[in-house]
Amino acid sequence: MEDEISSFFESSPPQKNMEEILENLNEFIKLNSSSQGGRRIVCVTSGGTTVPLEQRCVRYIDNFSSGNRGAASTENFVKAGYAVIFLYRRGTCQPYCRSLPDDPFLECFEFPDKTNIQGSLLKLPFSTIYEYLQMLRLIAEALKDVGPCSMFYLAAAVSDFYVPWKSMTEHKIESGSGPLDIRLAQVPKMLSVLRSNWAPKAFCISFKLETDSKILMEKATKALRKYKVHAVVANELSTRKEEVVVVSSSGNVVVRRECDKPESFVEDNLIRLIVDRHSTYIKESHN
Ligand code: 9Z3
Repeated sequence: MEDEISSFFESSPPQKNMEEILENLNEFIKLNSSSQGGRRIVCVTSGGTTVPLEQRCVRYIDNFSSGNRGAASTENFVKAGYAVIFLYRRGTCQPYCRSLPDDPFLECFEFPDKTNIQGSLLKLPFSTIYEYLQMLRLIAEALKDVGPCSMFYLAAAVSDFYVPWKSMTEHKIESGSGPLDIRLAQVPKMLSVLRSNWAPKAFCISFKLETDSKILMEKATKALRKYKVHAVVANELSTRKEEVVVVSSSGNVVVRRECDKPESFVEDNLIRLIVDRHSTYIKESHN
């Protein structure tokens, strides 16, 4: 497993603007972990990763996610006093403007540089599975010293399969010669290394998405055991905005949107519960 993971990173195309990202990240963490006696910091991942089929990419495979869950959760974490590192897929929903269309014109109202520090919110974009995993590792390692006060809330829809960079054709795949066969390799499971090596003391929440409700709970329970995360949020695609189930060693809790309130979102109650659980975790870590 360790070998598979190191070879994934070694063969990944190098992350652009790495130094600038790292500088912003460290500055953000320093600022927030020293303010008000040490703020809690959460990394919220959001949106789907792409899998390029060509190095000079024209075609790619995508994982569905509008980014709404991540954006709404970010707003709630900020409200609860957290500093948020928002690792999001370019072009997906943004905190505080979830109902606005995805219009490049709106970008004019953001800082012109790629990263974006606004006190308690740092936005870092990704598109490919390569960018996502490199950024996640960078963030996890940067958060290591924040220990139990840090959290990973992994709502991004991450590809399970990919084309390894070295076996990927450089130029656009030619058409006109019949059907296309592609062999996809399995993306190594980074959740285990995140838990065991990258940020072992951080509170960690992962998500399980299924379209078949019959297998959802079983899969979520299996993921909880396998990756040793603190909770798995189980959701079904068609009902994900109405309810989720938080699966943890203390049992399963159904969290719903308050149907009688039109402005209510499932994330309001979900983040309340997660923040409570995180508080208990921090208290227990100090004992
Ligand atoms: C989720 O399950 C998210 O809740 C959604 C949110 C992507 C469904 P939207 O962005 O939807 O509001 O439109 N995220 C995790 C999906 C995922 O790929 N999970 C993997 C799995 O289920 C584990 S990392 O195996």
